[in-house]
Amino acid sequence: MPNPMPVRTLFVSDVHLGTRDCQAELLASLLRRVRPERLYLVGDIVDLIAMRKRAVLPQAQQRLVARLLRLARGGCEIIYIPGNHDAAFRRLCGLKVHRVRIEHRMVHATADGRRLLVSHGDEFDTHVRIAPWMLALGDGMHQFVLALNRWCNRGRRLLGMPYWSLAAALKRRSGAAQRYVAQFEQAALHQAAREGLDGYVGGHIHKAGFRARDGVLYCNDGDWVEHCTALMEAPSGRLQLIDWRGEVIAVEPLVARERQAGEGVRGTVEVSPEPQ
Ligand SMILES: [Mn+2]
Repeated sequence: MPNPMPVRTLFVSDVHLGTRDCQAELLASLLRRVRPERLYLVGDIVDLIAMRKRAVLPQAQQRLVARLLRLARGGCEIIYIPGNHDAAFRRLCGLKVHRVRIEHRMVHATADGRRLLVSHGDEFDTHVRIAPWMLALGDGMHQFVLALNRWCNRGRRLLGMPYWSLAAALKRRSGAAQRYVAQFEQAALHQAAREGLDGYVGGHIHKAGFRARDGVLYCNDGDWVEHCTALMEAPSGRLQLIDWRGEVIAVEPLVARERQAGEGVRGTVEVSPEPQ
């Protein structure tokens, strides 16, 4: 394998460790391909809620945890921002555990001087009038789709085919899911603007993508259950979405920078990763 790619910052969320749907091997393979100076774990990393009913921690997940702790020992600054599925860890905010800093939220400064609010995103659930599609369809339905996803990919692996997200493909076809995503994006953009920041980075909705509105940038790093994507900041400060192979699937829209030049961009620009 070639040398790991130097990355200034890596944002990863919604890993859901402790469940069978966690794609630990794919995240481990990304961590072999990139070398981040700083890693934000942006919530729902451990699924404490699911673990109450049934907990699994197969070897691949144990190896992933060991790899993360090794990264921290090796000098990578790791910041863990608990989400709603690991909300119990919010009691630890302000502490350092195994060199991992735990915080409610952060303001990240990019190499090119932009300030981005980083949070999991469940705080926007109250602003979202439509229930998340998984709530609308019932948790049972979501579990069923994820189980189908698992079987589908077991078959593909046997045939030597790469990972493909069935769950993501189903969601792309759902109008209610799209409206939910749009409302979440609005709430996050509004919050960043209200705090006078240049943008927002979060997870929670399992939908990676960029959006820019009125000069404020929205980034969602995706998840490691369905899409298997992360957000990376290159040494230049440029933000990109990458998949588990480290391949760039979307690049941030440039409008946010134009605002800094005083041009005041109006309107909305959306960048979504190509369907996989
Ligand atoms: Mn969440």
